[in-house]
Amino acid sequence: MSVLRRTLVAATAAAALAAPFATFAQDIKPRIIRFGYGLNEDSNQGRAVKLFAQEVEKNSGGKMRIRAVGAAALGSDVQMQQALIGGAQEMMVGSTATLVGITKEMAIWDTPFLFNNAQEADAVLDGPTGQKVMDKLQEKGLVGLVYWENGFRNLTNNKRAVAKLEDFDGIKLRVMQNNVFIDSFKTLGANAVPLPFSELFTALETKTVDGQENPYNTILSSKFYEVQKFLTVTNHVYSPWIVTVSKKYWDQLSKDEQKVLTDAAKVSRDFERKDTRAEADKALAELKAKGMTINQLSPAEANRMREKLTTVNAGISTNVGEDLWKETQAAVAKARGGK
Ligand code: KDG
Repeated sequence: MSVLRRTLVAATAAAALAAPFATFAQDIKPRIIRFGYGLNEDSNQGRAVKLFAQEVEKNSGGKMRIRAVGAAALGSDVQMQQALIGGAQEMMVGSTATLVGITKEMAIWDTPFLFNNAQEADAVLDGPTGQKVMDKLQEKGLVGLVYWENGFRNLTNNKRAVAKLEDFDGIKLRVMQNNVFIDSFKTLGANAVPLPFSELFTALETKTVDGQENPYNTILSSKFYEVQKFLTVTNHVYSPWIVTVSKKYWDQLSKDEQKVLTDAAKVSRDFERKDTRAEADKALAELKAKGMTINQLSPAEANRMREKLTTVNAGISTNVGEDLWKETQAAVAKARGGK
C-alpha cells in the first residue's frame, strides 16, 4: 500500500474514532446562561425565573441551562443592564423604570394612572405599542423578550397614615432611579430619594428614608412590613418588569436557540402574571396580619392625588415623544373600550 494511501486510511480511522467524542463533547457542554434578578428567590419574580429555567432546559434537551441568581447578587438593575450590554452577563429581569437611562421611551410605562387594571396593561404591553418600545432596546445592546407584572404600586412609610395630599409633606420617600418617579413624588410634597432596590431594606431599617412605594407582593416578599408601619392603598402606577437578553449574546445564538428562549419567556410571562395576581389578592390581608396599619385614600383625596400627579404627564410626553404618547393613549382607550 502506497504511503499516500496509508496516510489517508489512518486519517479516516482517526476521524471516525474522534467523531463520537466530538458529538459527545458538544452534548455535555451546555450553554450556561446567567440570569440575574433583584427580588428574593421565594418572590413572584424568583418563582417565574425558576419556571423560565425549567422551560429552557426542557425545550433545549439540556443543551441550554439557566443559572438563576436572585437578591441582586449580580448587581442592581442598572448594573446588570450594563453587564448585559457589555456581554459580561446573558440575561436579567428588572424594572422598565430603571431602563429609562438607556431607552427613554421606557418612561411611558411610568405614567401615573396609565392603566386602570391589569387587563388593560396586558393588552397594551403585549400589543404593537409595547413591542415598539421593547424593540427600541436593540439599538442599545439589549433584546427584550416579554413583559412580566411587577404590579400596581402602593405607599408605605413610618411617619403617618397618608390620608390626604398634605400628609406627604416631609416624608423622605425612596423612589426608583427614574425622573418621572422623582418628579411625581416631589409634586406630591414628599422628599424623593432615588435608590437601587438592592439598598432599600437597609435604607428603611436605618431610617435613611421614611418610606417607599412598591406592589403588595414586593412589600411582603422583601419583608418591608418589618420596617414599615403604615401602608396606604394608592395604586398610583402599574409597574412592568421586562425580561432582557444581552444582544451580543443573542446574536451568537442559532434561530433554534433563540426560539427556546422566546418560547420559555412567553410561558413564564403567563405563569408570572397569574401567580402575581393570585398572591396580590392575599397579600393585603397578610400584611395586615403582620401588623401594618392599612388605609385607603378617600375618592376625593385619590382624585386630588391623581390631578396633582397628571402634571408630570407633559414632561413624559416631551421625553418619550408626542407620537408615542398619543399612540399609547389610543391603545389604552382601545383596551378600555374593548373590554
Ligand atoms: O430588581 C428589582 C427590580 O425589579 C425593581 O424594579 C423592583 O419595583 C422595584 C423597585 O422599587 O425598585
